Amino acid sequence: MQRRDDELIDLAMEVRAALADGRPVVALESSIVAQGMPWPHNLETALAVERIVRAEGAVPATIAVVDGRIRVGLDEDTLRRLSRARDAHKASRRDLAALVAARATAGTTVAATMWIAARCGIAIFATGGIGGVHRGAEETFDVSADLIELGRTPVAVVSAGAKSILDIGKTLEVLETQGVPVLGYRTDTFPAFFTRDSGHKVDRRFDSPQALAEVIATQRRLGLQSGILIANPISEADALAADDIEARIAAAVRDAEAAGVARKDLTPFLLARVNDLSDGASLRANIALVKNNAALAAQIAVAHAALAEP
Ligand code: PSU
Ligand code: MN
Repeated sequence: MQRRDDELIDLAMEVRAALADGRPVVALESSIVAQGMPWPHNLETALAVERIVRAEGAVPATIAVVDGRIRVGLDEDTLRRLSRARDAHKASRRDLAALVAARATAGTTVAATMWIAARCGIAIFATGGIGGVHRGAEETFDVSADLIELGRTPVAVVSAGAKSILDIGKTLEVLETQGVPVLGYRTDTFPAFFTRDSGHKVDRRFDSPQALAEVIATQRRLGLQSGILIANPISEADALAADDIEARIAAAVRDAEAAGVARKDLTPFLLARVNDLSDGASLRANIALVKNNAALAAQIAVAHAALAEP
């Protein structure tokens, strides 16, 4: 049995009611709001994503740490505050206890959001891109906690693959080691966030939200306590030219090295630098793919809720 809430986790009424009734809920992360996108696009996107989830018939549950409370389902004022807070922290799994104890405010990464979602009984989660193995990880050991969380927490994460700020081949190797199925939605290849094809294969392709919901239900019936990564490529219309974005990413990685940025600061630094170097095109693509992922996650959640077994 998952504990649905306790004295440290605040479930919004709407989310609590939906979970109690077995209605579809989609978890959403907030590091993308606090660190991943600039104001005001972060707020506009967060609100648009919630509307999309609702339009597909599911309840959105954006997750964050607010004044030391773990919140599941945020009201607009709180999202607004988080999107403008210059002092908001970035919370991965390991940061949660310290930030809660210090009464701090933080956006939650994929890892932290998954853990909180599972704790509340939410099975499906939409994000933009997951963290992964950084380029040069053979030297730095920089492997995102997102990959380890996917290995041990039973939540299905819909993403547009991984940005090529990462080493995608190594990222897929770690996911394999961690026992995480990597499933393509209407694709045989793992997407690279801004582009539709990283050159690497997914484990298996599924062409409908219902089929993906069945995999999630089966994984749960088997008692496999690991996550699932669902790769949903950016639409052709929104995808960027591979050469263009690759040059910018390479420049951003060089800048990070030169500035000696490491550990939890590296991903936010690279995201901001790629945005600066690409005159808003990467941000537009980012917004489009997050919305696309929210819609698919909601469709899967609706199909999952309709299955007889949880
Ligand atoms: N990649 C993106 N956008 C993001 C992130 C990653 O394209 O917003 C955020 C997510 O919250 C992800 C986190 O979980 O960065 C990973 O951080 P790290 O690499 O430090 O584990
Ligand atoms: Mn890292």
